Amino acid sequence: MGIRNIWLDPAVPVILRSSVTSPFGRKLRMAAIELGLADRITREHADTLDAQDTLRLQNPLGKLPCLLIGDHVFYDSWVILDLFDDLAGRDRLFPAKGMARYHVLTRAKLADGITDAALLMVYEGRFRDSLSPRWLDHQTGKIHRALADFEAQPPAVRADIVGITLACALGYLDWRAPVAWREDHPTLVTWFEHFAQVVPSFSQTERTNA
Ligand SMILES: N[C@@H](CCC(=O)N[C@@H](CS)C(=O)NCC(=O)O)C(=O)O
Repeated sequence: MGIRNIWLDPAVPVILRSSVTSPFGRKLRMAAIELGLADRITREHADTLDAQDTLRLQNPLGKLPCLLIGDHVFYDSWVILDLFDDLAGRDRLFPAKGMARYHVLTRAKLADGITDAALLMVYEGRFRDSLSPRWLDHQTGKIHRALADFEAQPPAVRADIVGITLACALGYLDWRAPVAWREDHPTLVTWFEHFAQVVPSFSQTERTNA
């Protein structure tokens, strides 16, 4: 049976394993709302540090988000975003084909790289007894260069893959504060505020609202 038929079968549970705080999980929660898929999905908390959590059986990497559609297991967030776009009929989150698809995906990956680097900085504090300033500088450089790029070329204010990914990255920077970003990026601050106004799924997936 094709994935669309399975999705449409109400007897098949669809479960998103994610915390409410995960910026990668938030991308999926936002995308699901924007694409009209959210009612079909039940979020089930997962704890990446809990060795007994079934997450490690579902995804041997022990990472979230992870999507369960009946017996089918999908990770990581990029695979699931592609699946969502397919279920929504394509061309919703990103162009289905052509050069535009790869340009859009590259911008979105740049935004996601901010979150990747920020998360590594947070993990450095969480998992190591003594922090490596060199490693933290290395990650900070990635974040600053990516922010400078978006400051010079902000994306359209819309809930496509670039907007969603960038908003989740900036939201994560605001929350965890691995770097101070607002003062030096006024265009991005304006972009972020505008995005939050016109894309309600952003505030709907705020960890305090979820
Ligand atoms: N590239 C992955 C990254 C997922 C990721 O790193 N998730 C974090 C939570 S926000 C995680 O599971 N960390 C636990 C670990 O790395 O063991 C994706 O986009 O899904």
